[in-house]
Order: sequence, then C-alpha cells, then structure tokens
Amino acid sequence: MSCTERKTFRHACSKNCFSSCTIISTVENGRIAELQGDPAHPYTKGKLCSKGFALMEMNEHPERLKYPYYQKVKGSGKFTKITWEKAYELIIGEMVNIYKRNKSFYSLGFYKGTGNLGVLHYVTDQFFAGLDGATRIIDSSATANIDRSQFERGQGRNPFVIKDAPFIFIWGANPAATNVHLIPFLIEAKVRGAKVVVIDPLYTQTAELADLYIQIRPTGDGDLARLLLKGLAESNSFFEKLSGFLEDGQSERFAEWIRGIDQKRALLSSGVSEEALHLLLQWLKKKGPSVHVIGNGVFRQAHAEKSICAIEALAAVHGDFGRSGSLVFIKQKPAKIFNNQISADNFSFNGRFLKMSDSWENRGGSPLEMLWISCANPMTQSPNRQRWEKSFQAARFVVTVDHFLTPTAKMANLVLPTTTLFEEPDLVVNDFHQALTFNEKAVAPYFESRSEWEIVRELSVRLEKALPGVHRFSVHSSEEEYLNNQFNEEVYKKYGAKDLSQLKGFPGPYFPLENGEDVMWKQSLQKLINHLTEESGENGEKGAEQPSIETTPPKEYPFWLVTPHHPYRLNSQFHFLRLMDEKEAFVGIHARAARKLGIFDGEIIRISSAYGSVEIKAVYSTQVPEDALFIYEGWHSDTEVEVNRLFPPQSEEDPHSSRTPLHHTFVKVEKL
Ligand SMILES: Nc1nc2c(c(=O)[nH]1)N[C@H]1C(S)=C(S)[C@@H](COP(=O)(O)OP(=O)(O)OC[C@H]3O[C@@H](n4cnc5c(=O)[nH]c(N)nc54)[C@H](O)[C@@H]3O)O[C@H]1N2
Ligand SMILES: Nc1nc2c(c(=O)[nH]1)N[C@H]1C(S)=C(S)[C@@H](COP(=O)(O)OP(=O)(O)OC[C@H]3O[C@@H](n4cnc5c(=O)[nH]c(N)nc54)[C@H](O)[C@@H]3O)O[C@H]1N2
Ligand SMILES: [Mo]
Repeated sequence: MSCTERKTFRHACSKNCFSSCTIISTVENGRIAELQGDPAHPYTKGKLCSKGFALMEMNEHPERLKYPYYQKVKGSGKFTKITWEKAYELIIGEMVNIYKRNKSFYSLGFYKGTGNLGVLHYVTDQFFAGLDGATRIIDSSATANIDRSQFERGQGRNPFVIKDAPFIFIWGANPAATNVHLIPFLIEAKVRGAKVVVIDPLYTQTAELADLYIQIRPTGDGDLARLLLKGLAESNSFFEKLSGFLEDGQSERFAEWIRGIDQKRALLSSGVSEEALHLLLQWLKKKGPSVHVIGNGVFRQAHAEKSICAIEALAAVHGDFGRSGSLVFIKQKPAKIFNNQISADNFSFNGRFLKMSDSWENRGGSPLEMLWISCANPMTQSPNRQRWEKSFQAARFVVTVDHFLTPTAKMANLVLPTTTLFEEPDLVVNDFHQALTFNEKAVAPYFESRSEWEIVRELSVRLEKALPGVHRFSVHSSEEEYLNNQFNEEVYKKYGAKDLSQLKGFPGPYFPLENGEDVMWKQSLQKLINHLTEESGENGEKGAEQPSIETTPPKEYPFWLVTPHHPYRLNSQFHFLRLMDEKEAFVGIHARAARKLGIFDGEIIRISSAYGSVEIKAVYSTQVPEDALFIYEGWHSDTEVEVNRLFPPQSEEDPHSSRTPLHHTFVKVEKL
C-alpha cells in the first residue's frame, strides 16, 4: 500500500494587492493538493480572494510555460523550444556584442513590472542596475508615482482603524473588488453606526454597500472636497482645532483660501446635488474622526495632486490630522528598504533611467538594442502601448520572463519560464497594512521553470567569464542565502527582524514598530496648507484650486471611458479565471445611450479615441451614467481587445500627464 506524504507550508501572496494574504498549502507527493487562507493573519483572517484560491489552478495550468522558447522574428509565433544552456548562450552573446560595440550597456534596457512584488524579484533590478551603463525603463503603468514627498505624512497605514471610524469616504476606489479584506472592517463600522460614502462615476460593488452613493462627474472629486470644506469651515471653529499645528499666519491664509472657493461652479462640475451636499455636511458636523480611502479613480486623474490636496484639506478642517482613528489612505509604491531594493534604484555603474513618457526616438541617444522584461505585460497594461510596440520592433533582441505566453511574451524573441511563489522562498512587504512575511518554498519548479534569482546567477557567472568586471552582482549559494543578505539596519529598525530565521516558522506577520507620528502630522499639515495657499499651479491658478479641465466630453468624442480593475483578475493576471457570466471582453454602456445610437445589447461595436480603436461587445449597464462607458483593464485573452490602445501616449512635455489619466479618455461609439 502506498503511503501519501502530506506536508503543509506557509506562503505570502506576492501579487500587487492590498492584502498580501498568508496562505497555507497542503502538499501531497510533491504537488499542491489544497490551499486555504491563514486564520493567523490579522488583516486577511483566513479568507482568500477568488484569485488566491485560483493560484493552485494557475500553478499547474495547461497554458503555463514549461520550457524556454525562442523565435527569430518577433510576433511570428514560430517559437522553438530550446534548452536553458542555449538560452543563456543567446543572451550572453547579445550582451557581449552590445558591450564590445559600445563599451557600455547603455543600449540594454530592462523593465520590471508589478507582476510579483516579492523582495527576491528585485534580484533582476539589482543585476541590471549593477551592469555598466545599463538603462532602466520607467513606465507609469505601474503603481502610481505621485510625488508624495511634499506631504509625506506620518499617519500609520493602519487599516484596522476603519472599523471604529464614524465616517468613511471612499473616493474612486472599489475595495469590494480590489481590496476584499477591507470589506469586513467596513461592515463592522456600519454595524456600529458609521456612514459610508462612496464617490464614483460607476455604480460599483462597493457602492452597493454605501449609505450614500455619489455618482460624481469624472474628475469632480476635488470640487466635492472643496464644497465640503467650505461648508464645514463656515460653521466650525476649525481654527481652534488646528491652532496647535499651524505656523503663524497659516490659519488666516487657509481661511481666505477656503472663502475663495466658488460653490456654484464646484456643484456644476462635480455634478453633486445640493441635497447630497447638505446630507454629507450634516454627517460631517457630528463629532468623530473620518477615514478617506483614495483609489485609482482619483490618483489617476490628470490633476490628481490637486484633488488629493483638497481631500486632505477636508480632513484637516474636520480635525482629523493627528487624531487617532483617522486615516487618509492612498496606494503608493511600497517602501523599498531591503538592500537589493535600494541598489536597484541606485545604479552602481553610471546607468540611466528612461521614462516611457520620454519620446526616446527623438532624443538622439542610442536606441535600445536589447530589452529585458520581467513581471510585466506592457502590451496590455501600459498606456504607452504603441511606444512599447515600436521599441520591441526596434530592438534586436527582447527577453521576457513570465509564467504565461502573454501578449508581451508573444512579441519577444526569448521567453523564459519562471517559478511561482510556491516554488521559491521570498519575503513580502505589503504597502497597505505593511506587514513583512516570509514565503516558504513548497514544491519543485514546474517543468523547467527557474527562479529569477537562478537566472540572474547563471547569467552573472557566464558574463563574468566573457567580460570580466562589467557587472557588480554577488553570487550567493541559494535563494535563502541571497534573501538573508538583503536585511539591514533599516529593516531592523522598522520590523525588528535581522534575518530569515526570525520570520520562519511563522511567528505571525511582522508589523512595523512605531514611529514619531505626531511630529510628522504637524509637518505634513503645515506643508499642505502652504501648498494650498502659496504655490501657483501649472496654469497660474493658485495652489489646489480646481484647474481648468474639460469636464464635458467634446462633441466628436462624447463618452468618458473608465477602465477599472476586474474583480476576478489582477491586472493582466488570472486571464483564465471565469467566475462570472462573462465569456469575453465587453464595454458597459447605458441602455438609453445605446438605444439612441441603435445599438443592441450584445452587439459588437467600435470604440475609438483620437489615438486608436477597439471592437468589442456592447453590454447594457445600469452602472454607468449616460455619457460614460467602462471596459475592464487587463488581458482579455479570449478576444485580445487591447483597451490601452485608446490612450494617448504620455508626454513629458505635457504638464498634466505626469501619469496617464487612465480613466479620463474621451471616446466615440460606432456601429460596425
Ligand atoms: N480584483 C482585483 N484586485 C486588485 C487589482 C485587480 O486588478 N483586480 N489590482 C490591484 C492594483 S495594482 C491596484 S492599483 C488596486 C486598484 O484599486 P482601486 O483603485 O480600488 O481600483 P480601480 O478599479 O482602478 O478603481 C477605480 C475606481 O475609480 C472610479 N473612477 C474613475 N474615474 C473617477 C473619478 O474621476 N472620480 C472618482 N471618484 N472615481 C473615478 C472607477 O469607476 C473605479 O470604480 O487594486 C489592486 N487589487
Ligand atoms: N487601462 C488601464 N491600464 C492599467 C490600469 C488601469 O486601471 N487601466 N492599471 C494600471 C496599474 S494600477 C497597474 S499596477 C499595472 C499592472 O500591470 P503590470 O505591471 O504589467 O502587472 P500584471 O499585469 O499584474 O503582471 C504582469 C506580468 O507579470 C507576470 N508575473 C506574475 N508573477 C510573476 C513572477 O513571479 N515572475 C515573473 N517574471 N513574472 C510574473 C504575469 O504573468 C503577467 O504577465 O497596469 C496598469 N494599467
Ligand atoms: Mo496598480
């Protein structure tokens, strides 16, 4: 009789998500037999999302890459299976050629997306940052990069406070789809009598939970915040509350700024009714701290900083700065504190950063001859999609490291299969609740998949032989030894952890030790008010006044296009997961708007912007206002509809496009 060997392991999900769940896997005879949420995690409490459970299916999905593949002509689809040895040989051959010709790796560009945020995966960034002269590509498709340094605030990112908050504002975020573990906290708050306000042009899954839903006009958030703070300031003695925090003269300047807010214009441009405004003010005037959750809907706006400042000013007037139980939450890039994360951002060898928003074709410098893409799917995710396509075509050699043959991988010359979180150890730092967790390796790599650390190690050994001294990567004997070497004083200060041994065996996720919050609050409030009242905006408007932005779609493109994140996918990942009656990509359109154009439910239509067009199935939707459409972002593997073709390429010259206003593209609809 054969005896089944069963063992359990603990994992930390390394996807770009608010939760970073700990997951317990049961492994039987070397294969994952079961996954469950880990009840010991204080934020996720044993509950996994649909994608968490689907990780098991993903791990042995028939479409998962098993071997390295090579195609001479990009996009030809004529891939041949090759050995790893051959793959390394091709890569080193290209690198040596580049270096010998240019005496630098300037024309080698690497791009790392957000497919896996584990510390181990920074090995790729570190390797390329340590290559003489290499180019690092920055693309705003990744986590928003609003420059928060000005107002960097001391509030701990403690989502647990939400359950006790009497007022919860959700601005342009859809946690019921994108942050499901927040929902029990919201419900707990509601049971205690909290008012939940959801502000979104789309009637989302989160809006269904709201006490008040405001169907805001896209980009109207700053104006709603200004309306509220004007209303509060009129009747509240807010200066007294703030006085301990402000510098001389600041409260007078702030009061004057608030008096200058044009109520009539703000009502019009936000589309908020006076009745809703009145109700909100009534709630806010009661005591108690408020929580503001700010999502992509706001920070992907053309004037995100201004909207966010207005929301923060509202929190200030409400007396929430420095008050326990309050929170202004904005998703940001995770703090990079491990050694390899730090060195990834600091070229050790005169390398350069290149923004996808720079039109490099016109910049004289040498074009990129080789591209290395890891954890990224720019062909479906980047607003600069067209530019990526051109860059791929222009490069002689493109390498993609992934689990699947994605639209990006299809455009590469070499596709390398890599390990998943079950097949490699890792460290995961979450950027919402901030826990640090160890991920255990549970099973052997799928077929010939190799970890990014192993790929980099093999390359650096071979490169050292071919071109001694051109890279600065230190070779370790194993992934764990490599991870152990990434700890430092800063990690110790933040988490009290010195090495992996402390995190193994699961003492629980490590949460940050405490910080000097009060001082930070004070400083950030002062900076905020200075910014509001002193600085001039891009068009000469003052501080965070509403900039002149078109809130009515132009005649030739009469619809707003909103591209939210899918509840059962993660950006371009989990393309195989079908949990809804949704067989293919679709565009949500209001029935009245559709009928006016003679479009029936289910008809294939064309959506065009000034930049591109897609053909897609129309679905009547009650979620959208009449002048807006929505299409989920991601990889629509069944139809290959590429929504991001509709966005304007970013331009560094355009002051409004420091990041692409992903939800604010105007489009038209045509029958085919
Ligand atoms: N299931 C799932 N979870 C995810 C992800 C996923 O793809 N799927 N992705 C993860 C990642 S990388 C991220 S960044 C987060 C994103 O998390 P969220 O920010 O919650 O996700 P989005 O869908 O981008 O939410 C944007 C919302 O803003 C609305 N919106 C658009 N324009 C405006 C506007 O002008 N004002 C307001 N108030 N709202 C507007 C949209 O209708 C949409 O409902 O989610 C993470 N979690
Ligand atoms: N229209 C529109 N576009 C958007 C957005 C939007 O709201 N609307 N949202 C934007 C946002 S917020 C984000 S964060 C980006 C996300 O876009 P990307 O940064 O491209 O991230 P993902 O699509 O999640 O994953 C990219 C690839 O990583 C691969 N991957 C997963 N795990 C691993 C691993 O362990 N190793 C390696 N090598 N690869 C792995 C996946 O298979 C996938 O092909 O998209 C942006 N694009
Ligand atoms: Mo994101």
